[in-house]
Amino acid sequence: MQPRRFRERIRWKILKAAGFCCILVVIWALFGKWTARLRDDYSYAHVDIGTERDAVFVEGCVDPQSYQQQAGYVPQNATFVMLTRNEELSGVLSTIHSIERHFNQWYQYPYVFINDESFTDEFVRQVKAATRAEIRFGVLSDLEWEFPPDVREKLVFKESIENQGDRGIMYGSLESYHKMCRFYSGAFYKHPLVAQYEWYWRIEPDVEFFCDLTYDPFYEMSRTGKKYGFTVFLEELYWSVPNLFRYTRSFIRQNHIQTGNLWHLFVKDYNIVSGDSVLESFINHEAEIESEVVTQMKIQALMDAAKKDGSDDLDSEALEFLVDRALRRVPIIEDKFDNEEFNLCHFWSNFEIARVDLFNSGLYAKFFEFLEKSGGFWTERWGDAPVHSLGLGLMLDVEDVHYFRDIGYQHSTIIHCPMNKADAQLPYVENPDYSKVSQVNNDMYKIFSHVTRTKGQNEDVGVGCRCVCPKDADIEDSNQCFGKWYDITRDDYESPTALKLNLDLEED
Ligand SMILES: Nc1nc2c(ncn2[C@@H]2O[C@H](COP(=O)(O)OP(=O)(O)OP(=O)(O)O)[C@@H](O)[C@H]2O)c(=O)[nH]1
Ligand SMILES: *[C@@H]1O[C@H](CO)[C@@H](O)[C@H](O)[C@H]1NC(C)=O
Ligand SMILES: [Mg+2]
Repeated sequence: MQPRRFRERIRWKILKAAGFCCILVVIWALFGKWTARLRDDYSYAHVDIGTERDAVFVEGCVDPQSYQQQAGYVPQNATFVMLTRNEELSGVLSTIHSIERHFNQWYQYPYVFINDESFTDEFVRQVKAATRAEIRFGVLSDLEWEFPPDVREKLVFKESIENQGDRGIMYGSLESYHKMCRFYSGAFYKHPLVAQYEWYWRIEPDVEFFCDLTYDPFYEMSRTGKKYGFTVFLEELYWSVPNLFRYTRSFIRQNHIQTGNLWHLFVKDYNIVSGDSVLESFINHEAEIESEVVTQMKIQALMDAAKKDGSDDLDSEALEFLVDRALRRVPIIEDKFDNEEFNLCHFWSNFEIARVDLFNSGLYAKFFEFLEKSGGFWTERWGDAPVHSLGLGLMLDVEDVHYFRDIGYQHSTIIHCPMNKADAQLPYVENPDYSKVSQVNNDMYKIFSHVTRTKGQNEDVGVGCRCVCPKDADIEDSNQCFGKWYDITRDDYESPTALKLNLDLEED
């Protein structure tokens, strides 16, 4: 072999490889064009995010009376639903006051309250005094609330729940919390008081609404064919759901489920490249394509060159590459199943506006039964939020889901509060019948240090009606999940497909 010629040819091959990589770089730069813009700071609150796939139903305010008189408007077969305890009465009242003041004084949707014990007379009396809307109270039987007897009898049941406390898993040591999550995951939609409705709006004690909702969200969902609506989308704590995704993937495989495109919202996809089995196993992230492809091409080029020169021995550089590759292990990603991992993003289910039959039918119910058999509702602390989200991911397309960006909302320390639509505000006009109860309500109404967020110079990306927002940061601005929602609802979004690699160097 003539060493000079060999080296020259190698240089040329490597140059070609580098050129090929440049093309790759361009391809995924284009892929990522939109996302890159925002990926660094996850700051969306000042960005117009509405698209054909999903946008706020009504930006700014409407007059509720004329809205209800529009042709085609029909009140929907819908209810609020809250599972709660007698001790939480003051938080319950505060939620009712907020929702009555900001929405239900104009629409009069009924409430369903559910408890695992009887509601006290005091609870019933005070709740009834807080609204003119119809209220129903339901008490759960042991069958509806408790874990099945054969589970409860197991020694490992109590042990497992206590152990979660020892390991510091949030709420992990509270048996009641596990029951609550299980109830919302697999039972609330079967409860007769809920099943008699087509739509529900889930609420909780101590939530706060910041904007007026002057249109009917149930009607708009129905009119546009939406099935599930949310206000907060964020990451779950890993240690509360370590095996949830493993079971979900098994369920998909066993039942040959073709997921909708919403599925991509909840997974990290490791199907990055195809066409080369070695590279498929080494590349798990887009950022790894370049260096892996270059290495692969160098090795290939050296092998080819050595072969062409009719020599059996490779030069030392070639050997180095090969030895390096041979010594490396395929990277292990512990939670990768079928090339996917749960990205922990989920709709925060303490607020949901959705169709009851989404859960109360076929696939989701089967999914819940499967999860129930796995024991994860007590061996781990699976929340109803990630369970709902993955279940929805099995069934729905992105277009079926609605982000109620215009609903300002707070639960615990997490806040979403939109800017007001500048040129679509109307004065607040109280429903005269509501004024009778509102006096009581206003007395108890929590006073915040209210600040209205101002919009930028030339933009009106506001969507809210009479929002009065607290100072704290918006959840839209501080989590990666929201970026995924932003991506997936873009009109030009396409489901991810692996980049087809063609590493054939023989054509010269
Ligand atoms: N009847 C009844 N209701 C419960 C029980 N545990 C929770 N709930 C209700 O279920 C809902 C969710 O429970 P929370 O304790 O607020 O759970 P969370 O929202 O994840 O936790 P926080 O951030 O502390 O509010 C609330 O409406 C509670 O009132 C229970 O043991 N019995
Ligand atoms: C409301 O929806 C439920 C569930 O689909 C149905 O059984 C019930 O008949 C409906 N009620 C009305 C008044 O339409
Ligand atoms: Mg709560």
